Amino acid sequence: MVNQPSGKKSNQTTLHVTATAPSNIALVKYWGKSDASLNWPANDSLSMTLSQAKTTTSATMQPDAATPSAHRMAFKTAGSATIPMRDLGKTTRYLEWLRNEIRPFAAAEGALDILTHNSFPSSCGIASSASGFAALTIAAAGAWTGAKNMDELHRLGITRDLLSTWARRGSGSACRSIHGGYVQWIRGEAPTGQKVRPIFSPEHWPLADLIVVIDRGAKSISSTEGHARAFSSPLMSVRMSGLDERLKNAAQAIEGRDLERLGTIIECEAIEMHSVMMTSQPRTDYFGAPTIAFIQWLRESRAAGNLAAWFTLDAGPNPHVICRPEDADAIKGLILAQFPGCTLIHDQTGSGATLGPGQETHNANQGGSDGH
Ligand code: 2P0
Repeated sequence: MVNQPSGKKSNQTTLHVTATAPSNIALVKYWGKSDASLNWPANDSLSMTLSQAKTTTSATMQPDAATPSAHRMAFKTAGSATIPMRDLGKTTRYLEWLRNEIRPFAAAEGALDILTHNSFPSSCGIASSASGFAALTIAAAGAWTGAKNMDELHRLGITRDLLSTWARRGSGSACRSIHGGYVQWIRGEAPTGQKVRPIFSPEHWPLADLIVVIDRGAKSISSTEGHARAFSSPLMSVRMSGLDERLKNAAQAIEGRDLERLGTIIECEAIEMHSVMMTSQPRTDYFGAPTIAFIQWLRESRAAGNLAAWFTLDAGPNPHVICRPEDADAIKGLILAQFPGCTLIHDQTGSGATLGPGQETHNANQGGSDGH
């Protein structure tokens, strides 16, 4: 339940805040929407929140902005340079929608300076829209209400649940990144009946996720377009009929810390989602021969008893290899010996999004193009 203090205004003395939000890897996937404008999913999904792959976003109120929607947004690159955010229109529309949601809690007047940075390269198989919209939501809520941390947001009535509901409107998978550990997004019987629940903490079962960057090319079909095509696949109805059972089994495997059971489920799930993608109209291929070669090698190595690791895939060609943390270094060595051209990102189960005082210097008006 959301606590809604009526007409509460913050004093907005602290106007510079920094939010961090991790990415998440879906173990049971969100693919296909019942309502695209609301990001209401066709099915429940279950993800593991990561910790290393994250977005850091700082937000500052512009003291003298005449136009409320004149937000300045920039993307911080690996060096110190900043470049304007791509797809400013979508982000600006989201911020104006978010401002209206925040108004019951604070005045939320004026435009924001937003500076955002990903700890991981873009287009590498990590969901940057999940971490990006989660961090943007929290940073904007902090700047517009004057809240300096999550506790202060909570005292205003802006709970993690509410932040998750807001972030979902920016990008569906972002709602799971607000929370830590293993997170279930429940679709409910109506868009207003959706819930996002952390069902197991990161401490319950820390797992490693080795993200194998086989291909750095940007995907040609956006996830939003891919979702729209899902129901044109003849496999979608079969998929829908089995997903509740699969999610229940995955949750039981996590509860029992049964990696072989979970691994078998997530591989089937990833291949099934990509089968839907490949049989949609128009068809959507997110991976090719190098990914297939990797999957074959992983399965053969596992069958030979050389490693205890299972893969899943996002909407892209780069496998996520899930294994026990104590096995991760050895498995990394095996992967790099077999696929020396790959880059590996070593991640693990993480604890969700944060808000704190500002850390970054804002400089939102320089040239270039990149973004979420
Ligand atoms: C997931 N994916 O559950 C699935 C698995 C990709 C494959 O959620 O249109 O970027 O912004 O709601 O969240 C990617 O879709 O799509 C996604 P929008 P989103 O993680």
